[in-house]
Amino acid sequence: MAELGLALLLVGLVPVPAGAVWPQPQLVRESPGGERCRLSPGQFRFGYARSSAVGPGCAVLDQAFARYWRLLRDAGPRAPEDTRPWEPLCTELLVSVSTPHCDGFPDMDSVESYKLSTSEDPSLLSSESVWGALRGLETFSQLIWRDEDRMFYLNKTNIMDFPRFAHRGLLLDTSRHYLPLRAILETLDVMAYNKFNVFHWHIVDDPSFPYESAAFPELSRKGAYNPATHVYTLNDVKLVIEYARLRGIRVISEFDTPGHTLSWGPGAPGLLTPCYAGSIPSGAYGPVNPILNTTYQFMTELFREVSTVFPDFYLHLGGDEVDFTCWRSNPEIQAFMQWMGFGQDYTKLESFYIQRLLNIISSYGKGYVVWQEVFDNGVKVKPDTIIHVWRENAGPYQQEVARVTKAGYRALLSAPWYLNRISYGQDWQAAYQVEPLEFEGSLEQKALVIGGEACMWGEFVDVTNLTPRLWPRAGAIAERLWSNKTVRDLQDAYIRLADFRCTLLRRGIPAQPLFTGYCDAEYS
Ligand code: CP6
Repeated sequence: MAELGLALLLVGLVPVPAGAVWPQPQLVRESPGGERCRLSPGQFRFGYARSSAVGPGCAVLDQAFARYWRLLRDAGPRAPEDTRPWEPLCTELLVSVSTPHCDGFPDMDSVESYKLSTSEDPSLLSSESVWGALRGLETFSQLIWRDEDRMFYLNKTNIMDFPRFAHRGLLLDTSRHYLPLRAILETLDVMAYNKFNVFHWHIVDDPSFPYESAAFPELSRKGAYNPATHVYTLNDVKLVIEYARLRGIRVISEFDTPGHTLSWGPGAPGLLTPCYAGSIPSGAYGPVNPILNTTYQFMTELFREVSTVFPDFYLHLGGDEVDFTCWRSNPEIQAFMQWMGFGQDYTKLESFYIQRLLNIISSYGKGYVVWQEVFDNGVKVKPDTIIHVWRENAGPYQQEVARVTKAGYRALLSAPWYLNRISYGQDWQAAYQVEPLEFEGSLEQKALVIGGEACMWGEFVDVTNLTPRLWPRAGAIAERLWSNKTVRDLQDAYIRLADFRCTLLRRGIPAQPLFTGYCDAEYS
């Protein structure tokens, strides 16, 4: 029987339960009688309940209503609408938010829980915050299904839902390849469909510096692939931040230092360490030069700007993969090492730099996320620092999460979630089967794992392949971070994820297939 089920599944012939939702909500109760109503976009509206503390004029919800209404309208060809007059119509979804906040930004403590009932018309969606209402609207949109005649239906259902982890991120790398604004905005759309809530913008790195800085315009003028076309202006960045806010997504920028900074060199003379070949400079440059006061003056100014442009409390400061060979070759750095009593331990020099950088960031009232090396190298960081665990082959990542949380720091998991890595087969399953809290540690330690991030590093990814490589594979990580720990059945996930992928196609997103099968609305 199980084999038959599997065989049917593999050829895509098993019907999907009506209103399957991705990621799976915490509690779904469908009316056992299978009662349903028919829904016609022309006769359906989203509105505010009288009890709601926010109402018309709340941009987050006004615009969400418009988006979800358009998704419904554009969901593909429909049968004539008056062919089944005997069926009850569902005409309205009323939203009730209990706290009167609309204009702020989502943050780590945002409450994203919601309750949704479609057992009577109007359907009711209630939440504490507008962010929870956004999650509920997405769920509502996925409850709507279509029969063979492409009529829309909504089954009587009650849902109670909340995220398992507060930080559910996706990293995009806009340095290895420039991503046009529309690709970033489209990604934010699909993130919201998956209930992701953090866009980690790895905006600059070795190959290019596309961020147009007001304080240091030379950085992109000399460091972008093309300073006219391949840059993010202040306006672009603000647009991304607002587009994300309207979808309940935080934007955390990463200006990675002291390594991964080659593209900064041309626009910031004196910032990078000159490497030596014997007793003369080789002409090559290494990481940021940590022994000059001018370096810290530069960082003070740059991060003053970054702190104001990006409203999130957290900045990602990088700190990964610092190559010591150039520092080692430089006689002035060698002399500084002697003077400081660092001996030959270059991690001490790295720590010296990072500690001064962290002090600068703290002075701006910001918190920070750093890659795991900063912790591994024993840098003294503030107790509220978030350590981003990414290394796959420095021993099992579970042990690193155990060490980080044992030291009392909060941890963010990415090591098992590199979407830029591809292979033949259903690699979403490995990402899906990760259990973030499966490591040796106390309950207090487990509570310090705030979530994780799917990473799409850009060495082999640009606008041509970004979207299909991301989706629906990142969805596996979205469900792991949102849904209950017990939701891990691969067969069930396959059915719902394949169906969700068809939803993405209907919404105009070229998401790649999981395996054989078809959707009734192929992408064209
Ligand atoms: N770029 C930066 C990268 C990576 C990191 N930092 C990276 C290295 C190895 C893998 C994936 C990503 N491309 N700046 C490490 C965080 Cl497998």
